[in-house]
Amino acid sequence: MSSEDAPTRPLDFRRLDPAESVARADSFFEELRRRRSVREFSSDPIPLDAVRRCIETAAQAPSGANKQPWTFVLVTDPTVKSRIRAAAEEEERAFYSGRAGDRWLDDLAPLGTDEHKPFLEVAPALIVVFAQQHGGTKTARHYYVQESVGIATGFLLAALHHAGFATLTHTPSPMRFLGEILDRPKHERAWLLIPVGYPAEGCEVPDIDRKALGEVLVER
Ligand code: IYR
Repeated sequence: MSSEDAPTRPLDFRRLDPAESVARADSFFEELRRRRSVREFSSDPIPLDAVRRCIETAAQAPSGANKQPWTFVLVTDPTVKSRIRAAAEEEERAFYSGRAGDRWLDDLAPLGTDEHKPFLEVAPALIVVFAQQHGGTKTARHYYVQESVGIATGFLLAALHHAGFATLTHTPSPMRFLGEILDRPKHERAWLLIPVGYPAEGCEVPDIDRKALGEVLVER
């Protein structure tokens, strides 16, 4: 099919006054700069309809050839959360007791992380993001899977923060156990595990900062 044959529809776009763009960019920055990875969660329940809406927001992301190569598994069953915690801690024990290597462990020291992952049981919800390597058959190809899933996950983290939830981007490694516990097909690879909830009372986070604009922006 040539591009002339591809169906189109009118773009839904509202052009803003420049001053309004500046104000909106500022307020979004102020909101997102307060997002932090949280490792101490409250077990208080969260409105799951809001979480489902955030997942729907993530699924609005652009993707290679619009293949939308992602699956989000929302886990709230305490038994499943316990199985995930047990399997993750087994991997993490191996990681922290040698597999990581000294340099990686030195880099993690400011975060204060270790092999204990109570948040996997305490947080009221876990979202496991899966990346679909193909469409389920050998002929159904997916493109730019890493990039696509990364963009969708960025949307998801921003949406969850905006909706008032704390999140953690957790990467037990390797993550194969998630596909097994959650009964996902072979072509779906576990990509990220995101505990979602409210922070515990008195929650503290690492005393670390983001780079200043001048360190990350180059203009020509
Ligand atoms: N997956 C481990 C280790 C870890 C690795 C990185 I890179 C981090 O930014 C944080 C932790 C864990 O979750 O503890």
